[in-house]
Amino acid sequence: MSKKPKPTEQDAKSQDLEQNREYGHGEFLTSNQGVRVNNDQNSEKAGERGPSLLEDFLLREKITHFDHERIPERVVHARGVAAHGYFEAYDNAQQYSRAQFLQPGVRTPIFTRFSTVAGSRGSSDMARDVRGFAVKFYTQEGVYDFVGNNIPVFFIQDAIKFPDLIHAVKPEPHNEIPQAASAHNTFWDFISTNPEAMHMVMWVMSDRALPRSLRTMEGFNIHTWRLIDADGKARFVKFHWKPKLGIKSVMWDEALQISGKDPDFHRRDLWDNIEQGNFPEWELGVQVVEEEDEFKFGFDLLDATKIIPEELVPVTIIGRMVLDRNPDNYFAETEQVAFHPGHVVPGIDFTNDPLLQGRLFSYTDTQLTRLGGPNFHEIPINRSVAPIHNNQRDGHMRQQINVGKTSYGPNYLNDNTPKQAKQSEGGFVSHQERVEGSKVRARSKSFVDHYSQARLFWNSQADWEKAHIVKALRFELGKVEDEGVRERMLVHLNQVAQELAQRVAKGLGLEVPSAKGMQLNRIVGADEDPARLQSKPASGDEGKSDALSIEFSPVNAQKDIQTKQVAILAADGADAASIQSLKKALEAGGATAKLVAPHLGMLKVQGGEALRIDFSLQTTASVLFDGVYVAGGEPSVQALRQQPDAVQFVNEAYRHCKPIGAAPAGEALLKAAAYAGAEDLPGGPGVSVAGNTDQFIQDLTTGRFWQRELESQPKV
Ligand code: HDE
Repeated sequence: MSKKPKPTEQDAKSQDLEQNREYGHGEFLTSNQGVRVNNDQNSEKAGERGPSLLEDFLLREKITHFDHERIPERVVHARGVAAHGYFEAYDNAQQYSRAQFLQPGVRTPIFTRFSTVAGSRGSSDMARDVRGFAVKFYTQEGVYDFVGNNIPVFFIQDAIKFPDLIHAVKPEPHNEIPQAASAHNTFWDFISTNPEAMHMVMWVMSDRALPRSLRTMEGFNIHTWRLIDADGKARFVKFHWKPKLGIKSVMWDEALQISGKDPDFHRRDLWDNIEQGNFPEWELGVQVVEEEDEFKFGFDLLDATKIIPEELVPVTIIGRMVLDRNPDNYFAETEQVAFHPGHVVPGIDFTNDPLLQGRLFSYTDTQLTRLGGPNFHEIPINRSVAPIHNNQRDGHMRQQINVGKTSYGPNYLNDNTPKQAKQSEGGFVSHQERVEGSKVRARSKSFVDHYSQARLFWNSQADWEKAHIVKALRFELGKVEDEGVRERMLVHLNQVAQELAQRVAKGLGLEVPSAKGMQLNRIVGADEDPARLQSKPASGDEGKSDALSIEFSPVNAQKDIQTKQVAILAADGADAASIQSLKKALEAGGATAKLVAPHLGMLKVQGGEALRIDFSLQTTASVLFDGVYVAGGEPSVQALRQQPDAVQFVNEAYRHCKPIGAAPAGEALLKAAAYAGAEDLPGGPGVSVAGNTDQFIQDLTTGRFWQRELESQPKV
């Protein structure tokens, strides 16, 4: 909508962006020079059928601009979606940090971009992948960027390996296949030669890599950071975003189908929910470790392949983030936003994590190519709301007009300004950390345990989660062409858990090979025996952590049907009452019901006025919904039974362990959808019949019925 919106309450960043918003509604068409255009449909020619003229400045300007519309996509995290919102600090963060945005009750405008990592800008939202979770805080002290992921650890420990990791996972260079997928030779070759990736691999093979919605995933800043309090005292910290809606994911089979039915599934979900006023919310949590406790864990806090189990250091919630406004323009905002973990404000500081240290270089460097020069901080979405005054000058596309003749400091001519700020005036003073050592190109011995936390992750999963990990590995390694790579992976998995390796091996038709002579760890070199690369468990480590499991995570403790989507299947002749009472009940709980029928337009119903149909069976599928309900009315159910798409709709909802409900007559469609393994349809857990809508809503609250998968399908 190009119409100027009514003035609404706008935060500091929105007001700042207003200077750059352009509303074309009701205006004359002009050239970029402001000249009104009289005819934009025809180029200027020598005679009606003659050649176009070089002097046609309108043609030239329009085409030239078009020719240069594209900029390089991000080398990683190319596909993304973003939204505006705010962060609000609770009253307990100030004890850890002096940062202005963490003081009690302070509300700070933010812009959050979510992304996949490996795929190109046009790839599917539903790839098995890590999700980026980047938040730009427009604080009164300058921009603070939280540049995290939805998985709390990373594949590698040292930044120098990042180009190798990304080259391995991206499409293979000779034929640029496959797109947005890790299921190929080079990725697993890299993993099988880099055991430090094993912990992260467990997360990526779990359903964490297949979020149901961007609104239902956690966020982590991975590295250990430092918070500095008002007295200058530093503490180590790990950051967490905890989603209010809980952690929810989809099954791999659903993800594959969604990629075809709606490759923009996550984008659309975020956009639609914000438009509907269902503002997604996360709480910010911190795990705080006193500096004197740095070495009390069995792992190194500087190692980005490790978490601090929440049982060892609980997460303290210190604030919340709400996303409440969609961007006005995808390119101007979501594409041009530039994050950088090095954008910190007083009260937050770095650690010596070698992965973080390399990132501190990479993010400005990459924008120089992607956004074309050093002035990208002036692009409206990147611009600080805190004023900028310094002696940096010029460069491509400079917007600021610096007045005066001094562009250096110290100076006499301009009263030695812009002047340095004392710490008490808000000046950033780096945390003073004592460092000594020889210059070495080496990895600390405290980084060599690559399997313990991978095993912690595996041991913490519910049975269905373990089954999904096994299936994922069978799929991914099944796509690997080289048997040697598969075998090497089995040896690594065997170090994580023998049961895991055995189950994956079965699917691959292989035996788990012996580790002997396999040169598993090309980094540690001579030290090839994986058994030697283990550390002692930290004290208090119980070998299990609920927070690592989707099933057991405390984040999922609260269950409701908020923002869930239900498909009501109906055909002409459906019973109006069964549809409307369910719709009402769902909406009362904050869920949405969509009417799905064999055709679009209006649905003829018994006992009421025709109803508007939301989707035809051809334009949607059960994979796009959280639950399915079959409306009552004999003629409707008979018509649906004749439709293979309707039968498949129910069949797949069953297979994907979703709640299914049916009005009395609707049971016939459930029977038609039964297949080998689903003989208990229309019965079994999560299947409510006879129009028991209360039970259906209860089932929707539960979410999924994984025992269906475990019991009705061959054990993996
Ligand atoms: Fe990034 N990463 N990264 N990364 N990263 C980029 O910067 C890089 C890493 C993350 O929505 C790039 O502007 C290196 C970890 C997110 O715009 C680039 C290393 C984590 C985003 C880059 C890492 C991240 C990026 C590409 C290893 C989680 C998207 C485009 C040392 C804590 C931000 C860009 C957005 C983007 C480099 C590892 C998160 C090339 C060298 C670990 C969410 O600079």
